[in-house]
Amino acid sequence: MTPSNPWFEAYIGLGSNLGDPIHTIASARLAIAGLADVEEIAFSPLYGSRPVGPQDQPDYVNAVMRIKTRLSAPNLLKQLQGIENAHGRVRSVRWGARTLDLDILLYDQQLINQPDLIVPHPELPNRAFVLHPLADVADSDLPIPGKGRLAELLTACPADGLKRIAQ
Ligand code: A4P
Ligand code: MG
Repeated sequence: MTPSNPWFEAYIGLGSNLGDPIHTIASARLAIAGLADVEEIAFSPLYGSRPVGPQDQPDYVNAVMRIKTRLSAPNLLKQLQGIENAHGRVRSVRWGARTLDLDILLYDQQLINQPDLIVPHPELPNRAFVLHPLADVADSDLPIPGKGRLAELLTACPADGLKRIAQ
């Protein structure tokens, strides 16, 4: 019998601004929670946000999901990309409109710097649409490896243009 991998906590950022974003985010949440070796711990409220990057695209719906997983970070990324593709994701313009974007924001307390996977997500400290939903599902003193504590990052990043979507 091979020993199973340990469970790690991870945080996933969800974003959508094409099609029916609220429905897409709900469907992605179910797909992530349904992955083998993944369990949902918490899911943030949904937020409406102004696009960061090209402005000629619709507003986004964003959320953050807290999970525990026995998948390695690269395997988790592969599974998330499969879910993006199943939701009609087409990769074209960087930071351009998309039906579904799934980013690994944090994986345990690991610093990962590989060509196709950087954790913590490099833009995390600059993005209100990530930090605020993250604060809904994490402790405010959560360390963000290499970047400080969540509460400090939140103070430095005002919630401009971020609107909680009533559900
Ligand atoms: N990659 C590296 N690190 C990671 C990670 N931690 N999680 C690589 C996920 N992927 C990671 O991503 C390009 C490559 O990044 C992947 O192949 C993966 O190996 P992508 O999703 O194909 O392309 P992208 O999303 O256009 O690029 P990028 O740089 O990931 O963009 P972001 O940072 O995801 O930003 N405005 C609002 N309001 N809300 C949003 O959600 N999202 C974006 C996309 C821009 N503006 C936005 C929003
Ligand atoms: Mg992405």
